[in-house]
Amino acid sequence: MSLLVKGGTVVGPTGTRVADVLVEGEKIVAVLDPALTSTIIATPAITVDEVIDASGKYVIPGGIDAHTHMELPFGGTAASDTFDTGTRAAAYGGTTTIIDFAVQRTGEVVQDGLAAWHAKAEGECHVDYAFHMILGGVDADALKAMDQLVADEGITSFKLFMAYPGVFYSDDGQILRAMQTARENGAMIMMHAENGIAIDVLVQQAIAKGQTDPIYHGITRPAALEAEATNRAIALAEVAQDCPLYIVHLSASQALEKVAEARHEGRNVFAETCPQYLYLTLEDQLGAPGFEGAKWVCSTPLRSKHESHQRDLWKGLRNNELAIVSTDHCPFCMKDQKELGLGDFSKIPNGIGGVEHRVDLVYQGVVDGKLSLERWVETIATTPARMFGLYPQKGIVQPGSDADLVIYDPNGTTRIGVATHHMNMDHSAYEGVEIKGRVGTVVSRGEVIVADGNYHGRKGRGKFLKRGLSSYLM
Ligand code: DUC
Ligand code: ZN
Ligand code: ZN
Ligand code: ZN
Repeated sequence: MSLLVKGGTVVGPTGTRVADVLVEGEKIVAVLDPALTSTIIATPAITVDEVIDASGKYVIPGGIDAHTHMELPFGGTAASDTFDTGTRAAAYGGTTTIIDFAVQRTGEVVQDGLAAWHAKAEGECHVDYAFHMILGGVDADALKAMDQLVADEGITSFKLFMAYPGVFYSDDGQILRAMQTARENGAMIMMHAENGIAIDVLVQQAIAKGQTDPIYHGITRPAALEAEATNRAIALAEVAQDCPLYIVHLSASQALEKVAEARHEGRNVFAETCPQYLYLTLEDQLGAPGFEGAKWVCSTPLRSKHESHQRDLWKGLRNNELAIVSTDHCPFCMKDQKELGLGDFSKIPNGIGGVEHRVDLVYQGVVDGKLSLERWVETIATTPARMFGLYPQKGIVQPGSDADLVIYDPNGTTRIGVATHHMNMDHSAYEGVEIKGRVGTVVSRGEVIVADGNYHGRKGRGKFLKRGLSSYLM
């Protein structure tokens, strides 16, 4: 099966040009100057089965969402998207690879946690998938397991939590040991950087005062405690011989300052932000009637519009202080899930679903003049591939790479809402948001899986990707 994507504007991290993309089987075999295509495809060795006209549209590498939580157990329930529903929604939104977080629960053998995650995902995914590993208990066995996962399992990044005491939490000693191990075996440490011990005090004080509404979730997780944890993680990584460190879901200007400072010193420190922090604010939550604000309960929390967070995050994306936009897709329905926190915000499962909307929401930044086209592609596809050992198989439109392509229509419109999304959620955090652009055709490993809003993929076609080490390791 071969496919010719004709006349589109191919966007990559280093520039854009009008080109034809020739796909053979699962791979891109040529990116051609249109003037040459007719001669080349006229050679008897090449037959083209299908032609897609991409003129007037962008042709970009399939999106890579480096941070999702399908079926994550949290607060007595589990994230509402399965690998089936979540990867199908991802495909609709132009994301053709996800990196989900396998979980070692405290007290569990790391490899057992990984096996359980493989069992959830295998045969279910519509697009390709890989795993990071959450370490819920760093001890001697877990440190050995890190070596084994890097060497044999294609899992080269480990997430630790400075938040959630008693659940996923690691203390500074555990963090330092995991970082030392990562420094030796080449893995990346990913950090949920919030001071969970201090947050728990603020949460208990709020509840004791009867402050139980969803808005107090954000108020009890101040930016200062994100910045403090970010700073501490950076210091611990320095002590661990500059272990590579990736701060997840960065939301506060004060935390970004710490990352920027480390990067200016040439340190091996990276960070991502998420669409919710670029578009939503604490005031959206404040203005919501009754318990509605629970929709936007996530950690790190949404920040106030009266501070400069959103402006600073966009600037950070422009100047590479922020490397990547991931979603932290962690959906919960209002009914029976978010509602667990009625009368006590601390029992609202934390998370926002957005795996379907990231490519569009970051593109809106291009429309608004906040990002270049190239930086759009870099932050949603190329850098995630490089950061997490998937490059050049993924994240770039070039010969030899997987034929994961999105044909993006800058003249289309996307209106986000629960009535039209494909995620398994009974609400949308972005209800009514309009994007001046639209995902047209989505190709995954040479197969058209979405065309003009119609789905042609199937569950089980997505493959598990063993990842190599980060291209950014020094
Ligand atoms: N933050 C969330 O919002 N959800 C899941 C875990 C996390 O760290
Ligand atoms: Zn987290
Ligand atoms: Zn800077
Ligand atoms: Zn997360």
